[in-house]
Amino acid sequence: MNKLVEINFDGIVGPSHNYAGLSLGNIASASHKGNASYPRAAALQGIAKMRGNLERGLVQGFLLPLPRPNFGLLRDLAVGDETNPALVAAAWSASSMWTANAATVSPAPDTGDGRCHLTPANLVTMLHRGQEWRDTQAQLKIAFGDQRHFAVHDAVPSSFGDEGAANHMRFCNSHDAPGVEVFVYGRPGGRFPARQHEQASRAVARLHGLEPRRCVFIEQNPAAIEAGAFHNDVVAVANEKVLFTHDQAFADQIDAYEAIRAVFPDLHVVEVPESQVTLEEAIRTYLFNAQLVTLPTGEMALVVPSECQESASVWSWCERMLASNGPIRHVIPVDVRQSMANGGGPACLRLRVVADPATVDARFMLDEAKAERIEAVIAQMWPETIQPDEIGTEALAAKVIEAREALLAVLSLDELA
Ligand code: SUG
Repeated sequence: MNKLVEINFDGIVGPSHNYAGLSLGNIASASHKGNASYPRAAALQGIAKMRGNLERGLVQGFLLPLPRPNFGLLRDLAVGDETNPALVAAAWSASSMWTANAATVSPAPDTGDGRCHLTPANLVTMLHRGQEWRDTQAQLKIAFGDQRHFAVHDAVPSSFGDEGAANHMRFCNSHDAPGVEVFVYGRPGGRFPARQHEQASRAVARLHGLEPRRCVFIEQNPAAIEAGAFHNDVVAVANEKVLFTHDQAFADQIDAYEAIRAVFPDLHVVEVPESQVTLEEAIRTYLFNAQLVTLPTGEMALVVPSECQESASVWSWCERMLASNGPIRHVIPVDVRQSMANGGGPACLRLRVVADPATVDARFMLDEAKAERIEAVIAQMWPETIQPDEIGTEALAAKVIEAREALLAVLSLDELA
């Protein structure tokens, strides 16, 4: 029997995690440029987050770090000793940890052929991210290799930037029921790049065989992009009937709600007004880059970065929200500071897939025993710290390659080497 549930696939933070300031328009990435990084702590923070969700009774999977340094990219760019360090750093980036950008996922109840469709995001706007999709696709094809249940596409053509699930929301009465899929795109021309192109979103909807009348396309607020919301999931998140959003997230907020409500009348909007939490503070604390999840009890919980608890305006808003009789009943802070310093909160670190866990390659599914095995490899093999001048060195390359291979061996995933 098919039992469709939401599975969160978190990206394990790779051993080359570093702060190179590569993402224009991502304020955290720019402001931590050149800092020392702590890959071991970063990866352990990620595992602790997954463990917390397992303990809450949620179903958890993971995706593996991609091979770094990417010697193919260094070759293609003819990188030499005198080359701009940003190009070198791109080939070393651990950015695939943010699996919300790995793909867009349309669960089986939404698609024409009744399979779950996944399209890897081309991520073309940023060099360091544009190198990800073929390797990501290779993993998706293993994890979701059962073609009776899954279809894994190629990325959409690179003329149209696609950032995957970070700019996609799904509304439904329960995860296993047919949903309405909402695609949020940016209009180019502002100070910062609009990474999600409308035509990429439309292509993904067609590739997945979604019913056009159950798709909604919404423009991001250019002012939100300008303020640092380089992905829509920095200012809004959805789960089942609930849209949790800042009131400045969309180009026309009222139109956006009406467009969703026209196809999904049960929509429940939990809106945070600028007067209570400014866009700037929302982006600084990543209040909306939260995992909005349905617990086994049926109650919803919001898993937020611990930065939210330290912000007077954000935390008092959360407390008021909990005291009211809204649909979100719990707010759970988690420490993902190493990822946050590059602009990635709890929601960036996970890709949601609605599927029967029994149809997924079990090597990508997490349980407590496996979490312990992964932690042991990280504790032993991941560099404790990386100084900016180590990026590009042979000594660090050897260490990073060896660490990833040790993880693949423990998970019996050597075919990804
Ligand atoms: O693409 N940061 C990532 C953060 C992605 C967050 N994802 C979501 N919002 N879903 C990015 O900008 C920084 C890398 C550096 O600067 O070294 C980086 O790639």
